[in-house]
Amino acid sequence: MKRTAIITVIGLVAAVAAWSCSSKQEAPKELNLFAWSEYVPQSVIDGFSKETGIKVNYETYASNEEMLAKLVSGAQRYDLIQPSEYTIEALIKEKQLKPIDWSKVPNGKNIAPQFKNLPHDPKQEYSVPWMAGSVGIVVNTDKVKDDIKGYNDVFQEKYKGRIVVLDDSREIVSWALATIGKGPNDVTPENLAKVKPILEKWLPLVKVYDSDSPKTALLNGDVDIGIVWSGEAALLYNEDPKFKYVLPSEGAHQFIDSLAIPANAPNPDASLAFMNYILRPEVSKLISADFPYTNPNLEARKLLSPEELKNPASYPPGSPKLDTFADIGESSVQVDKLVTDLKAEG
Ligand code: N2P
Repeated sequence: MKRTAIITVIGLVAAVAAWSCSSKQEAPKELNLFAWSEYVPQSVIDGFSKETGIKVNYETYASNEEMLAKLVSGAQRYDLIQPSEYTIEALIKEKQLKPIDWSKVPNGKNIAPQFKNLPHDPKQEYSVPWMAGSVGIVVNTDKVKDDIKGYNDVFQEKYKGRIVVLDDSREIVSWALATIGKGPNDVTPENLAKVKPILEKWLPLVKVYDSDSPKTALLNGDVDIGIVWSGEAALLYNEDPKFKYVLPSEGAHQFIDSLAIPANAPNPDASLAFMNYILRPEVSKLISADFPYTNPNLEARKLLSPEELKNPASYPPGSPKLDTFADIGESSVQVDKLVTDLKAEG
């Protein structure tokens, strides 16, 4: 080939590459979503893809800590993650999140005021609330006749091998802290030493650890009592009202899970488009239908049926006092070690 011809070919290749690159920037065709399992309905993903032409890759996790580990490993870059309040707080501190351009998320107006500007994101710069909820006790009242009020009622010798709990060290430790009158954020070496003997008694009673679908063991009759996410309890109640939800008398955790954009997201425009999409009332209603947690979208709530709003796990009656988790920094390593070591002891 002549020199000029070679140069022309190179020029053409470069032009095509530049064109495909810039067109990719204008219209992202992919969204890498890293979210909790059993939390994002397929119908919502399909509806979004159909409307925008953006393909959604949905990878799941079962705890904030699992998500963080993958995020910081950098093995994969994500466009959207779905952390709980305390993890949002940590990620903001570490400058790991991209601020939201709210001009591209006009449906942000639908978020209920009580779910905005909370301590983990005081100026609502980084997160879009997905669902809120609590962690509480589910009792199969056909099998358990005692009046179960708190954690100490669950962890009794007579229920050995009949208990399911979330596989989540931060949650488990917060339950033990509550029984000694401490809040979930009072994580000090002294308090961890105090809860250790409690957990030594509790954990051998547990039959199943499951954060993905703790309802399954209850539905199957493998266990009779559990400590689970409220949305799991709501699904059990819908299945059969014999499954009663109890907010532990010693204190319970309210979580607020939100969508957020990692600082190094490859397709942040797709992230914003997805945020705006799920904030539509009729889309948010679909999320509630499949995963009946507490919907933080004021306009979507208006579309929910009286039955949905009466589910005592999704919308606990009265105004129970619930604690939110705060970022506890390096202490989270101690929390995880405590539970992991005790589980290994069996
Ligand atoms: C959904 C899990 C709920 C997440 N499967 C609780 N933070």
